[in-house]
Amino acid sequence: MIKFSKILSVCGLSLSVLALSVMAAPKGGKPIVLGFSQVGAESEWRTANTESIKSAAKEAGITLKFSDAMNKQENQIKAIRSFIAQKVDVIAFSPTTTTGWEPVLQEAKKAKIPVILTDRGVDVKDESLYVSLMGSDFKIEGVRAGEWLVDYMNKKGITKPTINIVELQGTTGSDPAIQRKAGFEEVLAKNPNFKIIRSQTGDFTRAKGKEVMEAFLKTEGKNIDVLFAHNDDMAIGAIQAIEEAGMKPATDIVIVSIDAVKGAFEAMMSGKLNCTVECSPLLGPQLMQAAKDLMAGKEIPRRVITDEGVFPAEVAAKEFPNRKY
Ligand code: GYE
Repeated sequence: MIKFSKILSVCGLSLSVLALSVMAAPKGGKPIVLGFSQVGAESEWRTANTESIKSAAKEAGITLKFSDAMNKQENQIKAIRSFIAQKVDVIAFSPTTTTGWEPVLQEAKKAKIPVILTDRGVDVKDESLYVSLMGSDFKIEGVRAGEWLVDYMNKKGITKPTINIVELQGTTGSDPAIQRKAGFEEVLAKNPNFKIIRSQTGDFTRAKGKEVMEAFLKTEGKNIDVLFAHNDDMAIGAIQAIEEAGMKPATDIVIVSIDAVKGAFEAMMSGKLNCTVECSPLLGPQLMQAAKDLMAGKEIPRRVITDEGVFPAEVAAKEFPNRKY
């Protein structure tokens, strides 16, 4: 796991930088070649992220070798190995899960190809295996979801002895699933009447979110007060399950999720979702800039944290026209 404690973060920008003297700029003014291994196409967030990376590469004049791992770590490892064999200038990837990356990252290091992590972090002992991580602070997102929830229930005057929460987790072992859960639970620890009664992965997809919510509803039914979904897609799938069970989403069950994609704003505007916590997928331009800086022999920040907000349903209609993903 990335040790946030080790990172000096000022205004969302880390000052801890790595010297990159080994990395040379491509010779003869040829375009920079960037190999990018994407997680898959599991969510609206991911689609926007892919689009951001592809369009930013075009704009920056960077040759992008894009590979979709279909949510499988083994495919990402294969893609990274193929980028190494092709001698790309820079490798970037959004890791499916946090563990299991040392061998392939060692190979990249040996080949003197710098690796940039976008979106998700990895759990490696040797931090020299990648030069930078750019993306959100997922733990803070979990905290924001929890704080919004506690505040909302208090304002509504809902003071049951126990508020029963069901949780739809993201992909098991992925950085956002681990951190969002931890952040959310940190808030619950200070508010012991809020209790997670069921928690299962919905793999960040609508279909799985719906399926798991159906199972929750079968066993817990009207006991469920709140749904916390690690992303909007799973919340949207769950909303369908709630409606099919004859209940009213956002009224009978309070729903908070993460990402703030357009689909979530539409759900809020039709009164079916209570709040979404922002997580920006628009990482393309900063990734291309980092690739250029590396090739120019410049130092790049070790950690760049995206600036993000919280959108409750009451601001959805006003904010919707400003949304870019
Ligand atoms: O929240 C989810 C996607 O890693 C931040 O992955 C990303 C997450 C995002 O599938 O929708």
